[in-house]
Amino acid sequence: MSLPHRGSSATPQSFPSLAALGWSHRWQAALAAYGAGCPGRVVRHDGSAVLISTEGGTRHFPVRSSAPALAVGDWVVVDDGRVLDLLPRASLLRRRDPSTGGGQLIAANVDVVGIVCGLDRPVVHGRLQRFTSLAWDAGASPLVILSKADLVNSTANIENSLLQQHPGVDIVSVAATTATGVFDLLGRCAKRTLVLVGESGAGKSTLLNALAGRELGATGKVRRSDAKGRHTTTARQLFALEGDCCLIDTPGMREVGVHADVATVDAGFDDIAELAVGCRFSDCGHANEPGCEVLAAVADGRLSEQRVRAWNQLCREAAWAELRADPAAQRRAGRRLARVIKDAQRAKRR
Ligand SMILES: Nc1nc2c(ncn2[C@@H]2O[C@H](COP(=O)(O)OP(=O)(O)O)[C@@H](O)[C@H]2O)c(=O)[nH]1
Ligand SMILES: [Mg+2]
Ligand SMILES: [Zn+2]
Repeated sequence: MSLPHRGSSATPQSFPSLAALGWSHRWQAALAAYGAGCPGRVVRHDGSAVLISTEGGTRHFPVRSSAPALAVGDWVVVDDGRVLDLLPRASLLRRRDPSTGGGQLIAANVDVVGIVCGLDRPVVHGRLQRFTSLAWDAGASPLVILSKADLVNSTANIENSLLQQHPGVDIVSVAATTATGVFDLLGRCAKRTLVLVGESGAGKSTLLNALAGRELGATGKVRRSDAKGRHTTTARQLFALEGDCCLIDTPGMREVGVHADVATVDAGFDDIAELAVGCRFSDCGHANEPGCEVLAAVADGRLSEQRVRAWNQLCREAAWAELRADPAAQRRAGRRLARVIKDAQRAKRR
């Protein structure tokens, strides 16, 4: 059954199959707990209505304040034009709403959070760190995407400089205009859901179009004077790309509040604290120190590597909080990176 949807600026795609939407055994197993209805994925959310794709087609459902809040990427059970149930989420990306201070849902069931930074402007460390924390907190992996790489002569220095500030973070450089890095990125996203975040004008929708090989998302010109983008993407929307990759485009986000409370998260790592008592060094960083009990626990399967990564992230977040408390140090780091990017842009123009 496919009902006509209400007028909307973006034409929803017709989806060939549930697999193309990210359906897997995991969701099939979750669905078994529900009797009636068929599965669907929320592919668009514009505040007042959600668009849900099922095997039968794509249609609008009103947002009811009484029902649980839905996010793009959610798997739901629908029947007779009603959302009956929400399948338990594998991950949930949210931010602190700058206007209300409450939590705002950005996307659900995402594997990777692509943090898009345009190389036509300085990379803001604080924002990058907050997005990275949000990604880990969501239960997803952050991936820094340096876009507009065609505007600089080489991205190696910029990547190195970023790695010093954000050790261990995954970085890819792409240029949508020349398709550089686009296939590499597409390969990383096969059978996964990737949400693109970052400020307006960073190049998210252009990248979506490059990955899709056609115009799916509306893009906007950046004002030359201040490299500020206009908000051309107005809703969060999921697109099914080749290789069963689902990509969620979002409107620009300048302010990102970390939703998690560091102390609360910290309290959730008592298993690591307990193991750390057995480490040879009292200040062990559980990275590559000899006699590390935490690493031993990972090696023999008592502890998941992902947990250590999350813990590690928390420590970095604390370090970042210290950096934030020291505005001079932050300005120095920002100026260093800005200089590296400027040099690369200048070298390109020569
Ligand atoms: N030179 C260059 N410009 C780009 C690239 N990607 C995006 N842009 C430009 O950046 C501007 C903003 O892009 P858009 O995709 O709308 O940004 P969004 O707000 O993050 O979705 C547009 O003028 C694009 O043409 C790129 O790879 N190279
Ligand atoms: Mg956009
Ligand atoms: Zn250790």
